[in-house]
Amino acid sequence: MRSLNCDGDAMKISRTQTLTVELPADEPLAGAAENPQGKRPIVTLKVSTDAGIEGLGVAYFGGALTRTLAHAIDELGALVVGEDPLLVEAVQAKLKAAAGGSAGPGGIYHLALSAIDIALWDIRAKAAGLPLWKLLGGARDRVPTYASGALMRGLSLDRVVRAAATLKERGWREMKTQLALPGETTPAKEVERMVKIREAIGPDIKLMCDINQRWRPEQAIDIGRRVEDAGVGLFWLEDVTTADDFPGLARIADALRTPVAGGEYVWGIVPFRHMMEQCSVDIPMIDLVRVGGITQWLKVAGMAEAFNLPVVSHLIPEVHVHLIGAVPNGLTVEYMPWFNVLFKEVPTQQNGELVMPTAPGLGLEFDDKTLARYKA
Ligand code: SMN
Ligand code: MG
Repeated sequence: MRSLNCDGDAMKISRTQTLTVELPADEPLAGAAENPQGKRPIVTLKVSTDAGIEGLGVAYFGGALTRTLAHAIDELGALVVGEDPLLVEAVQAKLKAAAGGSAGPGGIYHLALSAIDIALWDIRAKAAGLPLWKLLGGARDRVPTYASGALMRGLSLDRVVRAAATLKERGWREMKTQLALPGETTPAKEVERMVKIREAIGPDIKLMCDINQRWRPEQAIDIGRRVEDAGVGLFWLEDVTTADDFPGLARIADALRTPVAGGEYVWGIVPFRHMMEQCSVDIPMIDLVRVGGITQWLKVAGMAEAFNLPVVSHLIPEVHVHLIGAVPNGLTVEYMPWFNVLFKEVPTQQNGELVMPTAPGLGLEFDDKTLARYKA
């Protein structure tokens, strides 16, 4: 690794810089935006070093507290100036201690920490002259991916069915929709929607369905079984009930033939231990920013491997392509195109797969035109 600066000393972080943008809530995959007037706030981070290597990170889920999140990154950033960016665990330990020792996991502090951690891994892989997935030991040159965000529960039945057909025409081999429909709904309406989507895409496309914690366990078992009996053939059913109801999830997973996925809503690595010990999910889903960045994401993937489970990612495919592509149990990358306009170039779907990036680090560069246009 070229971990030395020009004086032959260990590399040092020299500066961190945040910029907050509000991106439009569009939906480019099938042109099926649910809320075209909506905005998606995101904090971008650049970490510079005295070796001239720069890393980038992102933070989101701040909602109305997005400016507070940016401020938290600036404050934690000031604490990492002078530190060696390759020592990711030392940096995490320093930030944890500085934030009160027992702060997190959970909330603004943890999201800010994750943004910094992502940037440090970008620097680490650039220092090694390798794309991150290669530094991590990955050996695939392509990874499966699925279309997400285009088949949301707020769309009419007609629109969701047309959007599913559009995704198939555009080459997607895997796609995710949602149930727990808004307003007056019945199990029969829920099942009808899944049957119509399946009819529109045929039997060979992998179809997933996200409940976003909106069902009680008995509802999940009832509707889940009805969807099975209707022959829909789901690849997975996601977040079927409250994310930390580990025994409830286990009951559902046991009652259904359909694999149950979950994990995007929990913070840090410890809840995954409870989830896996109690057989609550068949497919752990790891959210990069809630888990604590790349450093902690990799630990959960290893834990899942020991439990003979695959893992899937949540959001930000531009980073997750490296992680799912590197770990032996990485199943598929969620292609949620929320932030892709932020970057000059992003990995794109080809025949249902993402081609692994070849540039060093994350292989990403912020697009200054986008940053200027959507600056909050
Ligand atoms: C989801 C949850 C929260 C924000 C965006 C998307 C969704 C998913 O559950 O699985 O992508
Ligand atoms: Mg989800």
